[in-house]
Amino acid sequence: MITFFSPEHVLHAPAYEFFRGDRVPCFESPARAERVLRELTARGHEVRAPDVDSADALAQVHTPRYLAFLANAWAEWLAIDPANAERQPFPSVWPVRTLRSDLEPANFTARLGLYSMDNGSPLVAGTWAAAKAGADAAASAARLVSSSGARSAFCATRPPGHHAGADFMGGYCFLNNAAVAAQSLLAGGCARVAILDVDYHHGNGTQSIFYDHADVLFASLHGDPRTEYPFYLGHADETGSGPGEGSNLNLPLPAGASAAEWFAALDVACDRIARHRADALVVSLGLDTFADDPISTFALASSDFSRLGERLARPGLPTVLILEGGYASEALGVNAGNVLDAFDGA
Ligand code: OKP
Ligand code: ZN
Repeated sequence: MITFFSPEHVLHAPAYEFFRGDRVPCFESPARAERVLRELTARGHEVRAPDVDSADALAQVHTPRYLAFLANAWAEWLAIDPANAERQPFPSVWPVRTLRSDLEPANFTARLGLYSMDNGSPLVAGTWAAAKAGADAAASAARLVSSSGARSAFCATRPPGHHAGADFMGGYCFLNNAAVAAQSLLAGGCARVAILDVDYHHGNGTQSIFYDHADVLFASLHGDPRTEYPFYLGHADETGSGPGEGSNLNLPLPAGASAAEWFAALDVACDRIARHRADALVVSLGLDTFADDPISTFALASSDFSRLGERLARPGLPTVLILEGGYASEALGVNAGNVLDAFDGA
């Protein structure tokens, strides 16, 4: 299948994030996408630059004030002090319960908190350009499968997107690429879309964006939020709201779950997707379910990613696969390649 890859991803290369109060190198690094690109190229996959502007889809997925903040954030950060060019901004205050989030404070750090769910999403000069290029890749893949008759397309995107909500960043994510793909598929004539999120972490952003939509099913298997990030969403009793009631399926698994447990949950998710009668499938393809992932606890082997690819092809739907997490950089290319080659071969 064709892979969309934007070289601009390297513009998002933060120096550090926080871990237990210390600054540590970012797990979410440019090397991730480069490994995937190198392996897919070696396996003979065609790689294309994004050729669709995601602006229209982004305006459906995110709020105007959040998009404006993200696009201008670095310029505002520099305007405070030119020496900020060498510093990463982090939020330090958030509008939690009882505080107002309807008003935008003038203060930059206060707005950064307003538009963040955590302090784990370092923002740098090229973050907007990299994230926008990733969203363009998602829109490009959606157009390819909805209008050219292609069976599938992959986006080797970073930063990832599934924690980003309508008006917030979080968990290394800024723009919700999977939501952009789903929205683009709807705009391209699909009446019903299913999103399957197989990242280790629950895709809280994607769930929240489509929570009251009947036409978009969100199904996710992930580490139980009682112990795993993002902690505050992803429980089994979250089934959708209003017209979307019944169109959200969470399958939390205990930390340390085996590959057998994981594939049993995948079957449940796939059964639900079949009942949704979707016209297209979007897969939030996190590869941090790999046994050697440094921040996750599931146990998939590289060969299990072939099994995943074969399983994802079974619904027979036009499919957009989008890279989310996966931090064991050395194996990332092989694991991504195994999913795509098994999908193609099924
Ligand atoms: C993003 B994605 C580890 C910090 C972990 C949150 C994890 C974000 C995962 N020191 N920060 O879903 O792979
Ligand atoms: Zn993840």
